[in-house]
Amino acid sequence: PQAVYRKDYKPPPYLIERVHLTFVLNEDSTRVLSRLSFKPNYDGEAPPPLPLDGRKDVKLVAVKVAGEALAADSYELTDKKLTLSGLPKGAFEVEIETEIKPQENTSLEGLYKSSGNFVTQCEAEGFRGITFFLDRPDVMAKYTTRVEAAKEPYPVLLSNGNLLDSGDLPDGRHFAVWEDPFPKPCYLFALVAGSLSLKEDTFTTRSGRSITLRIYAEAKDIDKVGHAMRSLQKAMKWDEDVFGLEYDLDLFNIVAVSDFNMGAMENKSLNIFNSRLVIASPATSSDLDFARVEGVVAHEYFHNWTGNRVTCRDWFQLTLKEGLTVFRDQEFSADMNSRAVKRIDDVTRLRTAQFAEDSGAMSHPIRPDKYIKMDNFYTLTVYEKGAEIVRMYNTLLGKEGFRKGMDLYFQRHDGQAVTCDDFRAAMADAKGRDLSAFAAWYGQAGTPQVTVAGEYDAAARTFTLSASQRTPPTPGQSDKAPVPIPIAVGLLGADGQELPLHLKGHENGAAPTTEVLLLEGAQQEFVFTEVSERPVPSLLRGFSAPVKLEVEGQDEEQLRFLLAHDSDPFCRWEAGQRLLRSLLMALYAAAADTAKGESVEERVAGAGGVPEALVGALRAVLDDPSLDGAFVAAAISLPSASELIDDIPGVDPVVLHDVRQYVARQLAEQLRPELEAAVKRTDSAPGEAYSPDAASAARRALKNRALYYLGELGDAEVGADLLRRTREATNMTDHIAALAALIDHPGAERDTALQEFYEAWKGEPLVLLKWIGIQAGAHVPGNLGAVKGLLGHPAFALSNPNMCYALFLSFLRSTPNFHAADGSGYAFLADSILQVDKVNRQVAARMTGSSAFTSVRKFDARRQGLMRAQLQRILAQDGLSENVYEIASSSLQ
Ligand code: DPP
Ligand code: ZN
Repeated sequence: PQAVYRKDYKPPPYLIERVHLTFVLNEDSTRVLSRLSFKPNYDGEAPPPLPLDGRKDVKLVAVKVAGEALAADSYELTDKKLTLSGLPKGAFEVEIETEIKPQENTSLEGLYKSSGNFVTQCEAEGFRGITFFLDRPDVMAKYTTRVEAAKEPYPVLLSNGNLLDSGDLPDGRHFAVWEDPFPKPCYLFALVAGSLSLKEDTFTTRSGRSITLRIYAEAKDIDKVGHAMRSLQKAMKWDEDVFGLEYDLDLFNIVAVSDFNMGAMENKSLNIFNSRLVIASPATSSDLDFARVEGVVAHEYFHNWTGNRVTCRDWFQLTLKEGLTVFRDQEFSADMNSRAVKRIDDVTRLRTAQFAEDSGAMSHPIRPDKYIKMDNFYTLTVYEKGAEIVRMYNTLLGKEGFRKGMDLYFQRHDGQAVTCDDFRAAMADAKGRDLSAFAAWYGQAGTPQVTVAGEYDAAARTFTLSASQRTPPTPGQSDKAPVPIPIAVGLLGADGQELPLHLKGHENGAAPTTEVLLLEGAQQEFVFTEVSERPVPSLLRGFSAPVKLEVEGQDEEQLRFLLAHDSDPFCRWEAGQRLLRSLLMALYAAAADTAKGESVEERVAGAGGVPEALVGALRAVLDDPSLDGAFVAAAISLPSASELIDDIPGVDPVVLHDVRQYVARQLAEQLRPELEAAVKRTDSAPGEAYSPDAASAARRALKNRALYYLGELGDAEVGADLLRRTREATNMTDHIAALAALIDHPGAERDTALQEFYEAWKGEPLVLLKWIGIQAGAHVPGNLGAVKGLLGHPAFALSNPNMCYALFLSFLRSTPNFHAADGSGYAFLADSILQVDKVNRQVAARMTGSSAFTSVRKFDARRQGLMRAQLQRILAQDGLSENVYEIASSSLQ
């Protein structure tokens, strides 16, 4: 397979001004007629050849240039390209007729069928699976699309833009013509033809235009789209209020489909969504589902400006639209819910999954330098780390400065396909600030490690922070340069109050309680003056940069102090996490030392177990009714294993898992009265109606976290209570949480709860995803047999991406089974990847890329050998997709 390199970017030799598409949809095949108006974009006199992208399953029926059928020597057709030559000078038209078979398309790229409906997914390169085209984002054209289909099975015919015309055709067929007035790249093209129900509402923009909002879903789900509709309205309002951005057409459609590779797709005015991110009801969806629907509906809507009006010049720039749009959706969700909890959740996700990616075999900068399949680079790095880079601009420029930068970005680039450098330039120019050093964040992979030490000089009343940074080498990048790192800092006095800050060189009369230090070099010092007492520093407030921070000389007493007093909720939570992390690291060291006792339990207990001071600090948090319940739930949660693994060379993941479980059990035992009190305090009143609002969700978060800990006790009384809770739950949040608390504890309650859950929800595929995921992720030893059994269960379908994600990705989290010492878990994953790859290469690649296979080197020698053997087996497979090949081959290097 051939890699594409960022440095090789060249503008296209021709541009396309107008696209006229006609889709004749039939059961046996679909005809696509495409009429394209080209204009020259080359230098010089002689028209160069025109290479159009295609795919071998797109059958070329006819091609004409300027109305003439092409002679055989004027075009060349290969598996991936249709190249036209001998073209006229100046502008010309090309007509192409192709035939495709959407009903056989299981890859879900291009045009395919889901639950009997025709739908498209073109990002990144699906459009070339429909017709031959300049399938690249810097070719922006105006589209008119005519769709023809049988009326009875496909009453709804949709495409981008405004409906121009529609009507009946002979033989029970009908048509619709859509026109999109905004130029767009083909990855934003969309078409839907099917039998769908509709819910309609409106939104009045700030300039007084009334926008029609429509959400389409299967009839059985249409009563569950209200939350998505309200989320859309809130997002439209928020983008006007915060960024002055108004919607630009009179109609906005969302279509929910059940077979979809990604979460959702921002096609111009016709967003297509994975149904799990549209459909929500209290009985079938958890608080997390409600929050995700709100966040993703907003995300796709926000793309209308950041992505669609201003798009990417090439796919290497993906973070231009994704990092920015994730930042926007994070801020939206923070404004709609608890800002502190949202930040903690986002940081947890970044540290659990993106940091692991950044230190693994697929490590890449937010703007990658090369790819084989672009689909493999829709990653946490491009999205979540990319959002952190945007957040740093916001931190440095302030809210108002960031808004100015956004205004300038749209003023300069509306209607264009641009690069990350253009965005950074707009941010810099808006405030006259030099942000050129930030270029390093776009080119360099890996998580920087920052070390900070503080020194108090009582006589001079100064407090000096010395900060240094280094980024460890990543594959293909051994030497790393310093990157600019904003470090938000506060100083706490002995009474827990914030000290006013006077940063040397920054004196301007104000004495804020948080200062943003900018660490630009490898090493730098910052001096605070007029510091009246020895302070406790609160560092990296709000997680002001995506780095790993080590604070020299920060002892447990200081961390407990910060956990009790810090006014910055992120740092407060972080103090607790640091205490837990160092405990887990110490206990792991003991547990891994087989000379120290027979069992993990014995070795860990010999090392002192969980210290009383830590239990006391967590008890104080748990007992504080003034704290947000979701914050408390996060504060008593253990850091994930994947956050710890990077710091344990040659880790035995099962021992680490056992240590975490041991600590969870110890905490549950020692905090039992407080956990039970928290459940009592937060339990819903009988008959209380469910509401997804942040305050109600926060209560449930605390209750269910407490129940999870209590479940760890494996106590009969608790088991009976959890089973009762699965039966009496009035909403999915509580139902699934009680089941999750039982799932790792074999016994009658567990089996009954699982059985009853299935009976209750067997008609709801979206709910069964939870049922499948919870079983596949269970830690019970020997669970692999049960997981294999699920593959044959009538609820499971290999062709449905959601089902694959629920089963296989959950299994990856079942450490004792996935990392089983005999290699059976790895073999199962490899078998499954190969099986899925034949059906859907993107899903197979996601399974490979999300697994420990991409970080082979981090594990003990025996497991490394077992994983490598499976990777070799995958690579030896005939007909392996380029998607899986790229990830598996990188992982082996
Ligand atoms: N639809 C995906 C997203 O919105 C890819 N653009 O992130
Ligand atoms: Zn996006």
